[in-house]
Amino acid sequence: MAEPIVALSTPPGISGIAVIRASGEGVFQILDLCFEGKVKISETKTHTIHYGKFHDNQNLIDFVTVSVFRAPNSYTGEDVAEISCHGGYIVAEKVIETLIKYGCRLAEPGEFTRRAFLNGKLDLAQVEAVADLIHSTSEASYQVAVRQLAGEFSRRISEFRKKLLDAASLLELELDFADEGFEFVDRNIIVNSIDQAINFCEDLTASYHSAEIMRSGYFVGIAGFPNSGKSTLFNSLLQRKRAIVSEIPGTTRDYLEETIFIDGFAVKLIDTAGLRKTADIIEIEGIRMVESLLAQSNLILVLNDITQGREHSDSLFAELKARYANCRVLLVQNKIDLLDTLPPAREAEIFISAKHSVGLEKIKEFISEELKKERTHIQDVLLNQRHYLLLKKASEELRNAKKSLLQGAGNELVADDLRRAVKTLGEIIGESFSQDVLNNIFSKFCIGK
Ligand SMILES: Nc1nc2c(ncn2[C@@H]2O[C@H](COP(=O)(O)OP(=O)(O)OP(=O)(O)O)[C@@H](O)[C@H]2O)c(=O)[nH]1
Ligand SMILES: [Mg+2]
Repeated sequence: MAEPIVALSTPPGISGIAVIRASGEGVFQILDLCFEGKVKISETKTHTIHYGKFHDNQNLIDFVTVSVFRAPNSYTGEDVAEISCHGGYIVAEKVIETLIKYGCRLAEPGEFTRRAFLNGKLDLAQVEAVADLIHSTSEASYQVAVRQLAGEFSRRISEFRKKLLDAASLLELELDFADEGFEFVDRNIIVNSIDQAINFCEDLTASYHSAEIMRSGYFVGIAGFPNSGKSTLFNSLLQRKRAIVSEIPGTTRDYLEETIFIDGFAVKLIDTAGLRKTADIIEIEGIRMVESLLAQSNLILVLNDITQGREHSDSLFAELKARYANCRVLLVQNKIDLLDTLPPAREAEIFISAKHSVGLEKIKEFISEELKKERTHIQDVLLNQRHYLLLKKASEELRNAKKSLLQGAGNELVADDLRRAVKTLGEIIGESFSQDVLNNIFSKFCIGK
C-alpha cells in the first residue's frame, strides 16, 4: 500500500457537511491518534461507520463520523477512511491539518482515482468516465458517462482484443506446421473478426464530433456588423440583461460567453464584437478574437440589421460560410419590428426582432434539430480525443492486417499487424500506458477525487 494521502472530497465553502478522504498505509492508525469513538478505528470492521470526537491532542475540533473501508474493498483498493465533519471554511481545514500532522500527505489532483487505476479497481476508460461524470453539464453527457463507468466500452474493447489476439496466435501456430504444408486457419473467420473490429472502431470515431458537443456544449457564435443587434439577441436568448446594448456601434469589444439549455443540452452562446474596419486598437483586438471564436463554433448566426437593407450583410454571410465550411451558418434578419411588411424568407434565413423576442423560437428549433441529429450519432461512449486517435490508429492497423491477409502475405506479417492493433486497443483501457498519458488524464481531475 502506498503512503497515506488526504484531501477534501466535497467542494470547499459553506455546506451542511464536508467529506474528507484519507487513503493508504496506516490511515487507521493515524485516526487512532485523533479520533475518539466507542472503538479504535484500527480495530473496526470494513464498511462500518463510527461516531465520535475528532481532536488534536485532546483539543476538540468537531464531532464527526468515520466510514471505514478496508483494502481491497475500497475506491482506491487501499485502506480508506472517509470523515464527515461539519461544513464551512474552517472545520474541514483543521481536520485535514491534523491528519497531515499525524502522518498523511495532501493528495494531488486525481490521486485517489490514480491509485484506483494502479490497483486495478478501474481501467483507464473508466477513469476518464469518472472525469466526464463529474464534469457533465447535461443529461445526455451524464447518461453516457455513467454507462462508460459501468465498463461496457472497456468490455467490448477487451472482447475485440481477445479475438484478434487469438487470430494472431493461430496464424503463428500454423507457421510451425508450414514445413508439412498444413493450412488449418480459416482465413474467412479471421477476415470476419477484423471487419467487425474495424466497424467498431469506425462507428465510434464517427461519433467523436458529436461526443465533443455532449461534453463541451454546442457553441453558437453570434456575428455581424456593429449595431446589428448581436448583444440584444444574446440577452434575449439568455432572458436577462447580460451584455451592454447601445445604439453606438462598437459597444461590444471583448466577447461574452453564457450557457443556456435546450432539450437538456448545454448550448454556449457567444456574443462577439461587431465586424468592421476600424482604427481602434481595442476593437481590432476584439475582432481578431472573433475569428478564433467563430472557428470553434458549431453554428454561426450572422445578424443583419434589416433596416440597413436586406442584402446589407449578404457578402459577410457568404464570406463566413466559405471560411467556416465545417459549421452551420444562418442569416438572421433582425429588427423586423421596424418593417411594415416582411419579404419571403430565402434559404437559411430567419426573421426576428431581438429586442421584442420575436422569432427566437425559430433559432431554438433549429438548434434543437441539430442537437437531435448529433444525439443519434452518440453510442455508449463519450469519445475523447485520446480514444479517438487510438481508435483511428487501430482501424488503420486492422486495415493493413486485412490487406496483408487478402494478398496472401506471410502469417508472420499478418500476425504482427494484428498484434499492433491489439496493443493500440489496449492503450485505450490502459493495458499498456505511459506516465505522460496518466499525468495528462489526471491533470484534468480536481483534488480529492
Ligand atoms: N427596433 C429594434 N431595435 C433593436 C433590435 N435589436 C437591437 N436593436 C437596437 O439596436 C442597437 C444596437 O444593438 P446592440 O445589441 O448593442 O448591437 P450589437 O450588434 O451588439 O452592436 P456592437 O456590440 O456595437 O457590435 C440598440 O439600440 C438596440 O436597442 C430590434 O429587434 N428592434
Ligand atoms: Mg454588442
